[in-house]
Amino acid sequence: MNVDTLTIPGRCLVMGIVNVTEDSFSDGGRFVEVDLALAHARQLVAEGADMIDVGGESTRPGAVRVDPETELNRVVPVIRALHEEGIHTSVDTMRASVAAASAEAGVSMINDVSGGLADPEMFAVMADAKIPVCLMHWRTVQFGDAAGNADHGGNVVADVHQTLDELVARALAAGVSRDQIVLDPGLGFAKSREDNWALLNALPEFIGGEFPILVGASRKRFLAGVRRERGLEVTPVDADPATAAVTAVSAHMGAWGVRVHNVPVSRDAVDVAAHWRSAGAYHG
Ligand code: PMM
Repeated sequence: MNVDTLTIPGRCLVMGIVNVTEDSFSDGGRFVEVDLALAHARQLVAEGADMIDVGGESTRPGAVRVDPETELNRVVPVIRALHEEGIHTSVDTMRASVAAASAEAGVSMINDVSGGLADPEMFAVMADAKIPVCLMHWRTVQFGDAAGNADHGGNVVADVHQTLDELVARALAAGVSRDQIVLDPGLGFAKSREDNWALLNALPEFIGGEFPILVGASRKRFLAGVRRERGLEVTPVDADPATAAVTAVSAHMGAWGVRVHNVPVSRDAVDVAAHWRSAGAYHG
C-alpha cells in the first residue's frame, strides 16, 4: 500500500486527531479510554475526516513519556476497531514496537514525529509494513517533549529541507520505498514563533518537492498567538479559526494533508480551497 491509496483526488486530505489518553472523568480504565477514543473517531469521520491519527503518547510541552505497553494498549484496540469499520488510521508513535503492532492491527500509515530517529528499529518496521509513513522534522537532543527552540543554524527552512532529505535517505537505505513517504516540516516542535511562520511562508517550496506534504498546525501555540497579539486571552481551542485559515492556505497551495483537531472547520476550508483551485477550469 502506498501514499496514493490514501490521497484524495482533487483535494487536501483531512486527518482528524484522536489522542487516547487517560480521561479525567473516568477511572482511567483502558476500556473507557478506548470507547471514548472510538466515539470521538467516528464523530470526526462523520464531520468529514478522511483518516484518523491515533496517538497514545503526548509530545506537548511538559509531557512525560508513557511506557511502551501502556501506549500499545491504548492505540492498538482503537486502530483495530476502526480498521474493521473501514476507517483509515495512522498511528502517531515514535516506537517501532507500537508501529509494528499497529500495522498488524490494520493501520494505514505510520506517523513518527521523530522522523524515524527515536527508535533504531523504526525504519526497518516501516520497510516491512509496506504502508505509507510520515517523517516529521524535529531537531532535539532527546525526544519526548516538544518544548523549547532548537538551533536551526540561523535558517530554519534550509535546516528542515536538509534534515528531511537525510531522513528520506535513511528510510530508503532501510528499504522503505519512495512511494510510501510523506514529509512534515514539524510545526511547533522545538521551533520559535518566527521559525513556524518562516516554514509556512516556505510551504510552496516543500510542496514543490518530490514528496507529499502534511501540515500539522492545529492548536499550536504560535497560532494561538495571533489572538494573543491582539491582547486576548487564549486557550488552544481558540486557535481553531486560525488553524482553519492555515488549512485553507495550505490546501490551496497543494498540501497533501492537514492534521487537525477541529475537523468541520478544516474540512470546510479544504473544500473551499478545492472549489477555488478547480474553478480555473471554467474560466476563460
Ligand atoms: N503534532 C503533534 C503530534 N503529532 N504528527 C505530525 N505528523 N505532525 C504534527 O505537527 C504533529 C504530529 C502535536 O500535536 P498534538 O499534541 O496537538 O496532537
